[in-house]
Amino acid sequence: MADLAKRFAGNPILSPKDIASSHPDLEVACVLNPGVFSYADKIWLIARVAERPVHKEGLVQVPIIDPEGFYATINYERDDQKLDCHDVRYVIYDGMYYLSTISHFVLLCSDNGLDFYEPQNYWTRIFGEGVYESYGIEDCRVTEIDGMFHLTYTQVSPNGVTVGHMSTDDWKSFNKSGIAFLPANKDCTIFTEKINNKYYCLNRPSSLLIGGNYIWISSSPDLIHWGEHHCLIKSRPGMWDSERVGAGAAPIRTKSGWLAIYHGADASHRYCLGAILLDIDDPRKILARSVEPIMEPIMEYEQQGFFGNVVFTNGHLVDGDQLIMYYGASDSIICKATFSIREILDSL
Ligand code: MAN
Repeated sequence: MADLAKRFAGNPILSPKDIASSHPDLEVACVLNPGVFSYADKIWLIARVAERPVHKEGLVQVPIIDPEGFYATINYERDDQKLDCHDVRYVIYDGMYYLSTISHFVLLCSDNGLDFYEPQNYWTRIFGEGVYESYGIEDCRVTEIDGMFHLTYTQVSPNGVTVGHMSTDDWKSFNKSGIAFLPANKDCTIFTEKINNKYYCLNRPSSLLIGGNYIWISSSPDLIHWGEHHCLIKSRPGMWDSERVGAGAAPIRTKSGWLAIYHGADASHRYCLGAILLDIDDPRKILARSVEPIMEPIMEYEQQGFFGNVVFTNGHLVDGDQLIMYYGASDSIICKATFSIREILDSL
């Protein structure tokens, strides 16, 4: 078996019951897919909290943020023939897609990397704002460059799925620089340092009918304007990553090259993790790629939950040879696993 993850025996680290809901009419359905960073001698998560309207008899309610910034719902009769709820993640009405949950971020910190709490005196909850985040914000990646933390995350609205960028150096106030990538794009992660005087990021546009859900690499002089886009890796027919691929947290600098962890899903929406190795001086060059996944949803808590058969990561820390990964399991809970970087490299 190819699975190289050493899972924490006490998984999960966090579940919905550990997080207070943000509104009396909402309940926490999932806590998942955290960005991870170290700051002020602690380990921090910026976790996604997915909330859904508290059940009301006979109704299907779509949660949104209204133009004034308040929580609101779009309501449908449960027996309406135009309603389609076959995928738990969506509400489809008359062919229009909505999300069944609305996500925001909670900031949590920990002394030991296992017990997390909402700290005082920090901006602990971050909500979607404005017309491009009215269906919420998701799956934040955090990259620290010269003491500044750059957050790249998914923005969802009727306008499409876009990549938002904000930055902070104190986790008390944020500078929002707006949309970094046009729709449809998500899974954006910034490299930890400039390469030949340019910033780089991985991102995942979706191109339907012709093309697909592939990882692209882009560069920037200032972390605001992105260009020199290049298609880096594609999904592979017949394999575990046949339908979509998307980058995890910031690529890791190793002696062999940039090691990037990515997720891949097949037609049955089974999400596994794999790795690619990119040239250290030119990350547009691929040196190696996992044939088999390095992690698969094999535990019961990875197979059953809000949306089962999912291991998904957008947050890790590196300590010598150890990759300390926090990941979303079955889109429901946050778990922890470690890997040997050497073992991942050897597997490529
Ligand atoms: C999406 C991602 C994640 C989620 C997976 C699995 O592609 O953006 O938010 O974990 O699907 O549902």
